[in-house]
Amino acid sequence: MGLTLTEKILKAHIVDGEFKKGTEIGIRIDQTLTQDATGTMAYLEFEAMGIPRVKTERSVAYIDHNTLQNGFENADDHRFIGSIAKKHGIYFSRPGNGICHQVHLERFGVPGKTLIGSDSHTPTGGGLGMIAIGAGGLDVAVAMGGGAYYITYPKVVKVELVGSLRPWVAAKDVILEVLRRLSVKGGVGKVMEYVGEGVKTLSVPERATITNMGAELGATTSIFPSDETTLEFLKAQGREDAYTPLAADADAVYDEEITIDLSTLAPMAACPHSPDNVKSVTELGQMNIDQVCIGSCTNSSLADMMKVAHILRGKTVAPNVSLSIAPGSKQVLNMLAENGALADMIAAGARVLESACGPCIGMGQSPNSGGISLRTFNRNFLGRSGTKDAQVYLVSPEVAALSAINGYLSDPTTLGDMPEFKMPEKFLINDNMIELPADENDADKVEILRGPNIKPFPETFPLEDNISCKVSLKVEDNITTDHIMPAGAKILPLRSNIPEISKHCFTVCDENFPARAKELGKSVIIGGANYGQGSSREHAALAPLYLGVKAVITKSFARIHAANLINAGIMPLTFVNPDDYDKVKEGDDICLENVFDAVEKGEMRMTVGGEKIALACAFTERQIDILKAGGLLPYTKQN
Ligand code: MIC
Ligand code: SF4
Repeated sequence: MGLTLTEKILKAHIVDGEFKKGTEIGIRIDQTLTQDATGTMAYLEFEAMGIPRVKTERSVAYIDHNTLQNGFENADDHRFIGSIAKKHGIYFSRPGNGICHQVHLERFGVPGKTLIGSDSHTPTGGGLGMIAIGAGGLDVAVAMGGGAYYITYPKVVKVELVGSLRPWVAAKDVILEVLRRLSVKGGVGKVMEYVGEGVKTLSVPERATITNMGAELGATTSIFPSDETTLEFLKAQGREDAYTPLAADADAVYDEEITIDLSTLAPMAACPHSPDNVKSVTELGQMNIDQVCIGSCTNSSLADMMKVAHILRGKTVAPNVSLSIAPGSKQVLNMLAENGALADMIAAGARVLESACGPCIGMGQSPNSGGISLRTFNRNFLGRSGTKDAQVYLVSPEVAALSAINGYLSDPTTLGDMPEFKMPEKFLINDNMIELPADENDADKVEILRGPNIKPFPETFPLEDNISCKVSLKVEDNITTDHIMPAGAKILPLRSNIPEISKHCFTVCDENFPARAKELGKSVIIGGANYGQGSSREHAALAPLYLGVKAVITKSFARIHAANLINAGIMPLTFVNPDDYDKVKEGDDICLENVFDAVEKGEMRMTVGGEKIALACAFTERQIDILKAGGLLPYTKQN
């Protein structure tokens, strides 16, 4: 029986567990990446493990998220990360060099390798044929130290692409179509593997747009084969040595299959406030807009920007619209400057931003009150833009650029013939903003530079056998990490300071939660389905840890967040009967007895108001040991 590409790469990297669907496996990690919003914590954790030098083939620390320096905090974090990277053998991509996923694709990604990153959009690397997975900072720290990374052996979904895209229909529309069909829960426990004739028609950056936003399906990751197109891209990046052809066997067996005829797709938009709330642009009609933002790790490649520049050339941004553009990397921005496309953008009235995440994570460019914002990004969760009542629609760069000119949502297929946007034979290669680590023998001489906002990892607590406490909060379905631990320009600078950032935990849902939880000392949270979807930020587990949360009890969890809770020593538990969710409310006294026994058996009972409710806790032995140790950090130190 043949193997899928996913299985081939996993098989070549498995170091623990059995090659059996649904069981936990440990894989060797070849590469890691971090960004600055999760990086400070990840490096503090790595430091606490006491390992002098990273054991991966390549580890890279990027500065791309916290780039508005509205005080000393972010700049201090950048300096800390730069110094710790230098000491421990990590490449350092300086602020200004670009968004981690875009730069990693350009300069470091290698087909067939494994990559984990402390950012949920790490699957961007799947566009190059990597198994690239988003993880919590602690998991990345462990992998940097040479430890295995644990995942549930995933199901593999065959996504067969047939035909080719019509002019002005984009890779973004492909992934929006997948999201429309499968929803934000549709990929949980699965790898989306793209195959078929249609694959050849997509460039590496287009493939990367699709694997990037596969994160919004909740998928473990997404992957494309490594083929002639991959070779062309790597050659143009001066990295043809990194090429290996890779594909699934012809007789590979998949767990599920879907087919997408590329030629039938039309420009689409994900409507507020979820990436799977997808409608076609024609269906939405000529809606007036206030803002357009182009960029992010989903859509800021050179080809994306060239299409935008083409549409803007000789035009002016509509008076009712503010257009901002953040090219994904220094390479892209520099090339746009050299070929004149940047001048077209500037002339049209675009507000050109530095190569960074920027508005995608609420680092500036928040829309006006009630504003309608079209963004080429991957997430439109409530409040993420920084304006709580804004309406954010996720679209392709083509839709975004044309709409910015017209002042209303517009369908670019009306533009008629599309010029060919060919990938250059050679990209502009200048790695002068990537600092190499110090030589191993000189590592001692490197001083680690810490600012006053950088506080140590919070105190951890080993699992208790009996937990009696109150429910401090009850929330509904599809709670995102942006609800649990909001980001944005005001809160992100606190990422290195858990006591301070905890004051913002869940404030999107309930302003009084942090104070209430702190006062209770010990509590549990009740949630609905797909709890913790979105970002990989472990702060969404570390803040609850700091506030005394012992367990989160839900209908179901998103993958990375469930792992982050265990890593923080907090039990993720699920209702055996989802209707029992209705039997618990905020303020209730609950009791979890004989927890040690229960975790071994995989079933627990929760007593609420005299009634016993069955909870599932299908933890592996490794996870039980982590919980008993009080989290992954003390567990790793012990082992
Ligand atoms: C995001 O897109 O939500 C982020 C900001 O990149 C996060 C990481 C973070 O919260 O620091 C992610 O996707 O993991
Ligand atoms: Fe940055 Fe946005 Fe990509 Fe997250 S999704 S890495 S914030 S550009």
